[in-house]
Amino acid sequence: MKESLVRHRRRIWKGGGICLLTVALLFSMFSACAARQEPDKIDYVIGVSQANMREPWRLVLTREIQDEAAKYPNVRLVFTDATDDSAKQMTDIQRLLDYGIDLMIVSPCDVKKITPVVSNVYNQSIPVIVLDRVVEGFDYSLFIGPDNKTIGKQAGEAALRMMNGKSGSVLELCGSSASQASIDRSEGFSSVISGEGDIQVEHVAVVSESRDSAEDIVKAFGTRLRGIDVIFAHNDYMALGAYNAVKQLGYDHIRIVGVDGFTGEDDGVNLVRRGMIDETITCPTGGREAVQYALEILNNVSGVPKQVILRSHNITKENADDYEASLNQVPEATKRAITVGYAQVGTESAWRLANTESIKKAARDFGVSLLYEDADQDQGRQIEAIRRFIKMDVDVIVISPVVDSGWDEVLAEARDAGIPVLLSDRRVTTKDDNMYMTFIGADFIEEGRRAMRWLGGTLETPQSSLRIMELEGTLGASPTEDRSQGFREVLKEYPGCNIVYFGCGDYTYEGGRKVIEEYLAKHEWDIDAIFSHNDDMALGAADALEEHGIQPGKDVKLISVDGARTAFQALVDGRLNCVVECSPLLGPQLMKAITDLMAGKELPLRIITDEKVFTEENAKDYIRSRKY
Ligand code: GYE
Repeated sequence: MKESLVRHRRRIWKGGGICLLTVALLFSMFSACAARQEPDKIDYVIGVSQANMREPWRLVLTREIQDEAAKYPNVRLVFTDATDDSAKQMTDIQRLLDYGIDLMIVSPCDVKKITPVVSNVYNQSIPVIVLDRVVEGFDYSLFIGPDNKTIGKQAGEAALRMMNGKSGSVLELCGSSASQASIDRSEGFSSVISGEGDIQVEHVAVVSESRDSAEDIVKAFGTRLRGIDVIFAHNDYMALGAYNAVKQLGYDHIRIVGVDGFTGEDDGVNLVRRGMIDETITCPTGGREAVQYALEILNNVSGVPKQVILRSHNITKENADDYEASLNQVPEATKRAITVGYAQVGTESAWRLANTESIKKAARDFGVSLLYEDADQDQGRQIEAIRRFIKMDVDVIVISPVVDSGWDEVLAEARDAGIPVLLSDRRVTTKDDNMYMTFIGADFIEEGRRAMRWLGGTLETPQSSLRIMELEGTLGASPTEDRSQGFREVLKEYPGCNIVYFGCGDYTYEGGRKVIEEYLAKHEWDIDAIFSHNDDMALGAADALEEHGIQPGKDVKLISVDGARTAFQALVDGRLNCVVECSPLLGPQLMKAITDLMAGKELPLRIITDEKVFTEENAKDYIRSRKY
């Protein structure tokens, strides 16, 4: 890719008169920015296709991209404004391509409509970073965006605090009903509110999402506002409109929560500081991160994730100053060696061995001193290891949790000791996402979906019938739960397909064998497809089937997750039909996150790795380049 980028660059900047003319034209047609440069010093041209340059959130996004890019004199930005019109955005993107951009950042107006255009750019080997709303499929380099459900939950927690967790009434000022962000915020909000006390929520959609409409709507409530305790507005501008209305009508008892948390004069953080609203939940734009990752992609840095989900904060009067100061803090690399305590799951699979190796190697490469403990798939042992790390006062603790629940106590102990915790590979379920700094790993739900999508694609018709066996990993582990969930989600689209049997193989080769043996002890073989949550269980199942004269890959379709070299060999040999990749090579991203954290940088909420799907047909092309 590097070569093609270099070619692009030459074409634009070193290509003589016509190209320079084009460039001049380009900059007069688009609003361009970046530090003033001699043209021949420009290495990269980044095209930014904005959905609109009208909404305040998008203006902040644009400014962040400009400010960050200005730090890199060799980068030139070219902006286009789609004015919320997908047809215009498609032409904008084509024009950016015609001008030979090296990378595109796109914030789509309408994800469905923009998906094919983004695919087209990506398939021309031009990296694409998608912001804010993710396009469908996987034809993009990186997605960066907020988690709107979490934002809704954080607002719900704020509202509960304001009502002391008891009964009360909330007026929710939502955005347009077509906005996915607003739907997600509402869902997150109700998931928190509905579980507690007796709280009534009235939803109103403010189609324009503007301050003035919100003010009019709230005013129209008139005396009904007397019974309202909290207003949750899906952005700070509507929150300000609500404040204006409430103030005019004299209902000072009403507490207000907004979303966005920008720091301009009339933005959320200042509204909180001035006491006009009570709390705002920050919704980061990802502009700064987009430019940072763009440079990593352009410089061929390895380990760039597929998705970066940004963290949101609850801002109150108490923490507003600290929050603003943290935004301006310049990260400084620590000079002393960092000590990390790593609590690994065990040695159950090829995936795990590769994962451990990747982490140990990356620690050496980054000069991090690593204390490594393996819990042999036992949560109790893992908790003991974490307690030892706390006693040793390590700088950072990393956990790859065996199961996802039961961590609150030990996470609180780490927090009280002032030791940050990162989650690697597997998730935990906690009430409070602030108990850990980030999660680095795969999207297991998507892996499950991919497995069933592949299987669905092999059917003659979507109505065809199929008896499926599921080989489950460790019960209660996040990959097990999520892979099952994703698989079942897509399974619903195929009424003739049913999971008729499932058994737990604990992610081991023996476990996979055991499930097959147990089934065959009681049944004649009557299964059409097996979905195995990992390669080791699939290979164990394949051997057991062969011993009973059943040919895996032929008599029964076999799909697994991970993509270890042994599984690739099985694909090539036709004993396995499909492998959904789950990369264990998390070491470099993890060590980068740790060094960033120690330098004072905020980490995203989630960092999701890039993965593919492999089949019998394409396995041969990849087997040599597999790294695990
Ligand atoms: O798929 C399996 C391993 O947590 C993603 O654990 C990991 C899973 C992986 O043992 O092979």
